[in-house]
Amino acid sequence: MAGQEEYDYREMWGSLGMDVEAHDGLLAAVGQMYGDMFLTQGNRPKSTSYLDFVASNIHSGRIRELVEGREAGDPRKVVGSFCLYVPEEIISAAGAVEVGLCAGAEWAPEEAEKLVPRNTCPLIKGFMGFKLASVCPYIETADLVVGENTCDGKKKAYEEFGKLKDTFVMDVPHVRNEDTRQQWRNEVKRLAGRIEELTGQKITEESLRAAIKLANQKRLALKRLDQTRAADPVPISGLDCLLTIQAAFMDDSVRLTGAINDMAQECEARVEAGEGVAPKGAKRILYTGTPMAVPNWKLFNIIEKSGAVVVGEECCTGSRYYKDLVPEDGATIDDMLNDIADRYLNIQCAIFTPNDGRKEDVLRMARELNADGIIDCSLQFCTLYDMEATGMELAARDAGIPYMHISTGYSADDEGQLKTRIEAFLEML
Ligand code: BJ8
Repeated sequence: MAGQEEYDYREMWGSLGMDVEAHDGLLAAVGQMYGDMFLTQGNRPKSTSYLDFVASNIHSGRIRELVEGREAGDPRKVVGSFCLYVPEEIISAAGAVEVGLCAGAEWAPEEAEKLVPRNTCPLIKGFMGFKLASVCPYIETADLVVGENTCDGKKKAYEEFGKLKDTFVMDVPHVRNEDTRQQWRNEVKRLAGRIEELTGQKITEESLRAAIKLANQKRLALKRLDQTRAADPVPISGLDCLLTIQAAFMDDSVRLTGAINDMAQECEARVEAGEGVAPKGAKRILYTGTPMAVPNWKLFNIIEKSGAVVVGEECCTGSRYYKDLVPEDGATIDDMLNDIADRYLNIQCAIFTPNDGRKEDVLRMARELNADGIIDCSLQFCTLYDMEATGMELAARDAGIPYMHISTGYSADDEGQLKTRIEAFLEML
């Protein structure tokens, strides 16, 4: 990433049309949280300095790279997305850069509530508020936003968001069968056409094959890191792993993959040496539920500051992002696009019915990562994940794994109450 020295980032943010003063307030609040939550952790792997670097550059150096690349004649367009169903391979094969836009903080809620109901999930309200208050450099840098018909809240919010920003909405099926597989394959091809139109570059066999490989390498690095977390003591915190995935939605893929492999290598050595981020025997939690966008670190911080450690995440900012690869042996562009579509259709989101694969994944991960308990969290007003909590609790109970469900938003108001509940849960493990 470009260095911070002597560069006028405030001018850059202003040139993107952002509200620079409001953005100063956002950066200060996030910086404070980062210091309180991440930098107070003891015995972090040294290679997590990459995460400190990402955190301090996320709105500055990384955006400067994207903006300066354009000024220097790099024709790459920026495509923003909000969901794991948007295939990054297609965006990069057509010569664009994909960035994640989900907002993990409440911002300008009064403005957002003019367009979406008050009882809308905080993730949706967050991205609407970020756009309306002009405080997200990723939204402002994006040439196109790709949305998706997943939950009702997002589906309807894109109708309003699309009036503020050029938005292409993908139709994601909600059941899996041969008809919907074909429909989804067509939808993925429709996206490919739209991105080609945006960049003016045709997807070729070569570019698509390279994009598949690049995304798979990132996933393999994340899987490698993930495997080290089965050890006791666990070599790296859940907070640092969560931020690693969050960074994957924003940073350059090659740099990120190298950094994750460095972290995995150090964690492997720590496992060999019996060195951990928490003492041996610390209670081990598997997280499942709704995604956690930057800077939503609240729950992981409470769990880990209570003496437990998060050893895995079954969610879109976790294993769903990296567990399945796209086959690399597709012979033609059409084969490769179908392989991509099929891989993404298997993401175990609660929009699908039935969605038993999610329960199976949670139980498998709990076994593989030696979890003592499962914490299932849905963002407030997320009916889908709230509904799935019933079946998840039964599945955990049948498997003999202690389980707890939490519903929370982005505000710090319920932190005390959450801490009490989580401590009581850890006590009984
Ligand atoms: S693939 S989980 S990223 S849709 S929390 S906005 S579901 S009301 S984020 Fe998601 Fe894609 Fe599924 Fe993953 Fe709606 Fe629920 Fe809010 Fe949600």
